[in-house]
Amino acid sequence: MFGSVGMGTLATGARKVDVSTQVTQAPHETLGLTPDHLLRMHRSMVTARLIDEASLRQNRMGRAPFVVPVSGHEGCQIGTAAALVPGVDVWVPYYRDLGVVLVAGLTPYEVFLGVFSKADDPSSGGRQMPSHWGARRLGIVSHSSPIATQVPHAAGIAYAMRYLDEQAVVGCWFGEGATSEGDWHEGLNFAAIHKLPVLFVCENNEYAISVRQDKQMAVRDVASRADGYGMPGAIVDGSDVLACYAAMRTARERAIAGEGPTLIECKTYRYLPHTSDDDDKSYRPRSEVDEHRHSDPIDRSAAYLLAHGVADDAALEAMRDEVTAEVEAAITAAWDAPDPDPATAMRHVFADQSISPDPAAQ
Ligand SMILES: Cc1ncc(C[n+]2csc(CCOP(=O)(O)OP(=O)(O)O)c2C)c(N)n1
Ligand SMILES: [Mg+2]
Repeated sequence: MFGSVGMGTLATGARKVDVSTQVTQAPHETLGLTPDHLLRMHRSMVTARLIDEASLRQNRMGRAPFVVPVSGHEGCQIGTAAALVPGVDVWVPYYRDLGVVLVAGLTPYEVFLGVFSKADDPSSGGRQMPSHWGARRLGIVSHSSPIATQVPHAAGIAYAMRYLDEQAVVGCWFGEGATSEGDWHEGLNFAAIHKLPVLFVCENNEYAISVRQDKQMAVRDVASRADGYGMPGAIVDGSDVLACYAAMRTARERAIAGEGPTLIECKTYRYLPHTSDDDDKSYRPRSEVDEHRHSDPIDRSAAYLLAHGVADDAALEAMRDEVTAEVEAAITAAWDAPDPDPATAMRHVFADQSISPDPAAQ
């Protein structure tokens, strides 16, 4: 990871004997990332975290019917998503991917339109379950609730890209539980056979709702399955946003060069329940959750920014304040936005028709 420049060239003051003076580049420099890139990635992580916490409060206030937490996953979501090209690549996320869709271009206001099931919710105008992301203008493809069904979709979209000779890739995200599904197998197998430009990202948080990974599969690493399909598999620390970026960037370069798909497994953890509807205290000890919080992706990113002089404490605090204000404004505006017209309830759900709010008129 660390490049070295000028091996053997002595810097002023260096001892002459047994010294190779290295100018060591910081990891982000070797990846071609500027301080501005780093700050944008950090801001996206903070935004995801604050939206998450605020959404759960809205749920407890009785305003949001169903919320899917992201806290803990921000490093792997923002790191992998940041290696895609908005407006060019296609995004096939799953329900936990708030961080991915923020990088793709969804705004906090649009996220809350979905949380409150409002008429202008870009995902579905309030028809889908919340967190079932979709945005035509951004190339975010809507998915269904049955897990892993988006994986063959991703392979199919990549097949079309190859057919149309597009210089683009598909990013496809899922949890480790999804990798036990038949759809997952079919999607990876097809993508590998045809060397399709699709990047498979597994956010392995050790649980599929209450089911621990060891009750779900007999292998330790999902990435080890890549070999069985004939594609490279990579294991990355999901709390290290730059490591996730690096793995995804390499995978994108391979895909664009026609070398086919990659499976990236990000080892991560979710701090909160699976959704607002379950109680995670019934299946995992608090000590386990607390232990994982020591490796928080946002704290680690902040430490990196401070260590490399990209930001100081005051700048990070100001960023957090700005994002807090942005999220609060988004909540207010989205809550005040119009609800869907009941007369349109069937639209995009069944064959095109409208119902009248007056049952007698039917
Ligand atoms: C085919 C199918 N089976 C079961 C479910 C119920 N279900 C919803 S989410 C989920 C857990 C998925 O776990 P994982 O893929 O690890 O993702 P995570 O939620 O941990 O991010 C399950 C079993 C479903 N939606 N679809
Ligand atoms: Mg999981």
